Amino acid sequence: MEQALFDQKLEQEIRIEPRDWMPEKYRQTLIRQVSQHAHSEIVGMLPEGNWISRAPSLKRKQILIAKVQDEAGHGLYLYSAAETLGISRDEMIDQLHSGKAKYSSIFNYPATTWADMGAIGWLVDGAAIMNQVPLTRASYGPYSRAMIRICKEESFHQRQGFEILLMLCQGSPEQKAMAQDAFNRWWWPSLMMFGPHDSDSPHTEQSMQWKIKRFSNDELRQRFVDMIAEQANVLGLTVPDPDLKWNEERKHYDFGEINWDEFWNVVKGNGPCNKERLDARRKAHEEGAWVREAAVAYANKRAMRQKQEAA
Ligand code: FAQ
Repeated sequence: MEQALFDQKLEQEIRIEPRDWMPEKYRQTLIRQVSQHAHSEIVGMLPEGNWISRAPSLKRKQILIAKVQDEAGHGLYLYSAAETLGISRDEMIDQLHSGKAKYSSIFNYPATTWADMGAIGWLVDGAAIMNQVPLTRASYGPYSRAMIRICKEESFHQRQGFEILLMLCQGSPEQKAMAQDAFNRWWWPSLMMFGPHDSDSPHTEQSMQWKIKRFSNDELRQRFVDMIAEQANVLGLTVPDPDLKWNEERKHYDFGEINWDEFWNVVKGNGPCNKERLDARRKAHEEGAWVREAAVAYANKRAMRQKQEAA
């Protein structure tokens, strides 16, 4: 009976809400995906946060600070959405800090030059939008609604990244070379953000049946390649893939094989910055303990005062 109602809602595109009955595996899948997504936003603040003090002008600094703050906000909406599924914020944070929960592989690469701020906005936010716009139609209400606002902000992020690269590409030969170098380093890891091939993705089929995912990993990756190949022409940059070629029959770009050993190695914790990223998060959490304690003390004091006033 309950299952039939759930199936009917999916069929009719009616969102599933926190108090509705849902299969336990659906709940667990969403907790996994939404919390990992939240962790990605929070860990994702680190590569760009590293450049705030070194941005080349006051204007660039303001824009970058605003972007990194947006990412913090995205993390918070997503943690709240995950909490509606019956997991606490503390449990999620513990899972991140103990290495049990994943976060996107992309944030385990270093951001070594200013052009990386452009490449992250253009490619990483570009991949994020490609993957997240369909999630605004995910079957779970709180997740889909969080994604609407997040996607609006991500599209500003992508444009600011593209604009950084456009300025560099119109600048000196050294600046253009710096933009190409950043593109070379971020291209393949960006393609990995979409996850393993559909044939190697254990969750896709079920998640698509549940209408959490609307497109498969390979479908979204292909759309991303098609978009970036055209935008790279506008910038005058070369996609670092000798196999990239327009396929007239498929009406898509063909592209080379991803290094899946590298992908799984990074996912398993052995990427260039995994340890540094987790250490930074744990340290921030420990150093923020007094803020959490003060907030709890204040909430208790207020509750006590309200009780006294009511008596
Ligand atoms: N990195 O069966 P599938 C952002 C794991 S936000 C690490 O295909 P699924 C904003 C996967 O979890 C970026 N692990 O899994 C920003 C699973 O492991 P598990 C994050 C990965 O869930 C921009 C296993 O492999 N976006 O960038 C990755 O159906 C700039 C098998 O994979 C989201 O989280 C990976 N790349 O599909 C912030 C979007 N790929 O959990 C700052 C929401 C796969 O069984 C600066 N998430 N794995 O242990 C999704 O759409 C999906 O979860 C996928 C993976 C597509 C990521």
